[in-house]
Amino acid sequence: MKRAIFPIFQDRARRSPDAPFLHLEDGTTLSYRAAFDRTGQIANLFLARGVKPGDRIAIQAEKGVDTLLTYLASLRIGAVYLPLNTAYTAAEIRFFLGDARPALFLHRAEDEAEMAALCAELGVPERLTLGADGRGTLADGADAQPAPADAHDAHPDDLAAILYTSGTTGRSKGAMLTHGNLASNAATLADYWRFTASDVLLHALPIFHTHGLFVATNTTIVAGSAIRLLPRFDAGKVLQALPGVTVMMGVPTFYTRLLSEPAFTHALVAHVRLFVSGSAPLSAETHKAFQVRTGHAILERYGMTETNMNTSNPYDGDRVPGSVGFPLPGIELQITDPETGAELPQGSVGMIEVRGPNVFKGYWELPEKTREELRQSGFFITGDLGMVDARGYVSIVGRARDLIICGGYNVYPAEVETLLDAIPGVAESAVIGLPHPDMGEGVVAVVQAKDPALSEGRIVAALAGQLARFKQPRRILFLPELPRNTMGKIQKKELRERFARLFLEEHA
Ligand code: MCA
Ligand code: AMP
Repeated sequence: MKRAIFPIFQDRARRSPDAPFLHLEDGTTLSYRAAFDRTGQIANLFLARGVKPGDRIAIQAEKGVDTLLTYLASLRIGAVYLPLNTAYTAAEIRFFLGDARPALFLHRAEDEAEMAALCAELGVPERLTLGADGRGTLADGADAQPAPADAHDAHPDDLAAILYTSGTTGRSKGAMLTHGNLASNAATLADYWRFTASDVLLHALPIFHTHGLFVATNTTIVAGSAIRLLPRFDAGKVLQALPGVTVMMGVPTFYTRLLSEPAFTHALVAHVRLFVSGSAPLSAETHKAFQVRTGHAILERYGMTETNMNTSNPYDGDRVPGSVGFPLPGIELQITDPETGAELPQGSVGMIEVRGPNVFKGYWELPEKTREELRQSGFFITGDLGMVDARGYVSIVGRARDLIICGGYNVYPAEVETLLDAIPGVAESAVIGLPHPDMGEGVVAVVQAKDPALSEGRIVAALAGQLARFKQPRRILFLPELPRNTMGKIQKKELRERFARLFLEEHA
């Protein structure tokens, strides 16, 4: 078995050059050979800009063909790919560039002035631009390069990517993923989900996260399947594309939004063989409604940035609503006591820990954090609470860390609270996730003010330039006093219960 994604992609391009890799919105198709050649041009451009194996290539750009191919080009030259959410503000980008010290930053053409200044200040040596229309110095530079390019012979333990994931302290941590992590998980998923060269995957996910970048893309490459690439999730465009695909992957919001479309029918998806959901809990209610409407049981799986995919419901057999299925082949899962770390008997609720070739190498330049979460035995402490039933199905029943998942994006309350508490007039704040009919959870800030004139508008304005839109609270509630326990700790549970129906009533 190949131990890295790029050599597999290269093999595909050699053995089935004309096989479709990307079906695009304008009706054109890029074959494996054409995509491979483009990665050669981009790789040559990166090399010409001085990028060496192990160097980081950071990217914040809209989804598109060249955006996706920069990932493969980065693997090709042994660089470390560092994709960043397109919603991040310059203030957030500053942290990532300073922390990861990339050799090259690829950013949106329209951010030229701001990013040029930031890179000059932080000493990022090289920049390229990539606009939403695909134009910019990346395309111009790559067009001028030859397609033949060498491929760096990556060792499975070499870094392939760093994906930042926020922490409960509010400080983002770069999860270091190796070529071996990516290749092993993709091979397992392609097999488990029965991907073949005749599959076409509907791809409406962003490509700066594990789900859209690795689960969707790597699995496709390993099986030699094709991707129907959409720039983002747009229900109308997804409905149009569905008759031409065989598999769809999405976060639960994709599926609840499709169910609210009358045109989403059994007949429309007659050709689809598999719907996969993950990144956030899929409610049993959505699972059942989907089955009634389409005849399909959505296959729910569970993963993390640090581990790729850990568990999956079976391809054949019961796909149990509310469960994330079985540990994937080659991956061990244990439930432990969150306090002592001792393994608990089957049926108990405790900390989910996982071990296998999928588990990352550690956090970028944070050896202590790595030691706290990655045991010497190789088990990674996920921070998710769960249980395994008598048949071996895993369920996630809660989270040990304070985390909100909104439309599949993670928001760490600590990060938002730190900014809120720094606003003049705020005494203290608590950021909580409340049930939201579209996004699963919605972000809400509960603020205790020390200045009676403090308004919602002033808070919103103070956060605007600092935080990505998806992390900003959708509602700001004021309380004269935040509820506390005898130790003085804010009781978020009480707040969540008190305001539980806030978004549900708005959308009723
Ligand atoms: C957009 N907005 C959001 C979100 N997305 N706010 C909160 N949470 C979000 N997820 C903001 C927009 O900036 C906009 O702000 C407003 O919400 C309304 O946007 P709307 O048009 O409704 O949203 P959208 O553009 O349609 O996006 C919703 C979405 C998108 C399609 C659900 O967020 C999405 O594609 N999510 C997928 C995330 C994902 O791939 N996660 C995988 C992580 P305003 O109008 O007010 O300016 S990987 C992972 O978790 C692990 C490893 C795993 O297991 O997969
Ligand atoms: P991330 O930090 O983006 O890697 O998010 C990973 C987290 O998403 C996990 O630790 C879980 O809390 C959550 N998650 C992923 N898939 C599922 C799922 N199918 N059900 C419930 N939670 C999930």
